[in-house]
Amino acid sequence: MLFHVPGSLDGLLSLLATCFTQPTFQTFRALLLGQVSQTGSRTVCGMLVGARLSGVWEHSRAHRFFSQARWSPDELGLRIAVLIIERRTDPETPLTVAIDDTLLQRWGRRGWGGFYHHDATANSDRSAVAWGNNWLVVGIVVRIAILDRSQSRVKVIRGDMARALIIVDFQNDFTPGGALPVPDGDQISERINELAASGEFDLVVATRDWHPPEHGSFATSGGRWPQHCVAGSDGAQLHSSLDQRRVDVVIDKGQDPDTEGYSGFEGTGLERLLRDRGIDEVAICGLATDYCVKNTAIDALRAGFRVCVDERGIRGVDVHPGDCKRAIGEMREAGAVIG
Ligand code: VGL
Ligand code: ZN
Repeated sequence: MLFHVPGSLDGLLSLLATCFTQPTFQTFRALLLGQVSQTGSRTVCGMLVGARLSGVWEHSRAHRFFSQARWSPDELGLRIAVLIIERRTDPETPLTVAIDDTLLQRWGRRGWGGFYHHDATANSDRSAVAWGNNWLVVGIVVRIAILDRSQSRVKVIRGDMARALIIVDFQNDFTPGGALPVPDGDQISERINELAASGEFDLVVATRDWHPPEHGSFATSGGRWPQHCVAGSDGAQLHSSLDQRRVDVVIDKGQDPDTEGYSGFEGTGLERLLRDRGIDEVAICGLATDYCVKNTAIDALRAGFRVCVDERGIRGVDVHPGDCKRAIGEMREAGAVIG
C-alpha cells in the first residue's frame, strides 16, 4: 500500500481484523484507507481512486466485496459500537440509540445492470425489500464537546437473505428429442434436482416457455426458431426427470405473440411473486444459457435481486460458437455471480 498510515488508525483497524478473513481484511483496509484519503466524491468510485485501485478494479468489484465477500458486517458493527461506547461515551451517562429502518422500506435508485445504490439519499415510493436495502441502521448518539450537535455513529445490520431457485425452461422441447433441443440439455437434471432439494431455497420456481401456436418467434410466423413449447403440448411440459415435488410455483412466459419472451420476468408475475415472498437473492439454472437463462438473469439483476447462476445447472445452444461463453460474460458483467 502506498499510503503512510497513522499508527493510531492502524491500531484501530487491527482491532477489527478478526471480523475478516486475512485476504478480506487486506481488501477492507485498502478500501477504507482509500475512502479516508480520497479527495473527490464520497462514493465507491472515489474510494477506489483513493485506494489507487481505479483502473485496476471495476467498481462493481467493490460493490461485490461489500455485499458478498466473506466478512461479517454484523460482527464489525458490534465491534465498532463497543469501541464507540468505550472511547466516546461517558460511562455514567445512559446511551441514546437511534434506529433507522427506512432502508428496509426503501427501494432505491438503480443503475443499468442492477447495481444498487443503497445510499440514504435515494428516494422512491416503491416499498419492497431487495438487494442493497435489506439493511437496518443503528446509531449510537454521541455528544462531542467541540461540536454543537450530537453525532450519530452508525452500525449497519444486514438482514437475513431469502433465496429463490429459478429453474428456467427445463422442458421437453429444449432437451434431446424435442423441437428445439439444447445439446445435453437433459444432463442438468441431476444438478437441478440437487439444488431444488438442498433446503437452501425458500422458494423454488420453474418457468415454462409457453407460446401460442402462432408465436412470432416461430419460423412459420417469420421468426428465427422452429415451432416449440406450444402451450399445453407435450413438448412444453417440464422434463420428466425434474422432481416436480420440489417446485413450488410454475411460471409460464412467452405468451405474448409479438415478443420473444426469453426472460422469466417478461410479462409474468415473477417479480411480484419474489417480492411478496421477501426474496433478495435468486439462483438460476436451466435452459438455455445464451437465451432464456441470460435474459432471466439480467432482468433479475435489473429488478435489484442478487443473482447467482449455477454453472453446472445450465446448458446453451451456441448457434454461433462462443455464444454461451459470451452470455456468461454478459451476466457476470451485469453483476451476476457465476458459480
Ligand atoms: C428459448 C429459444 C426460444 C430458451 C426459448 O428457453 O432459451 N430459446 N425460446
Ligand atoms: Zn421460445
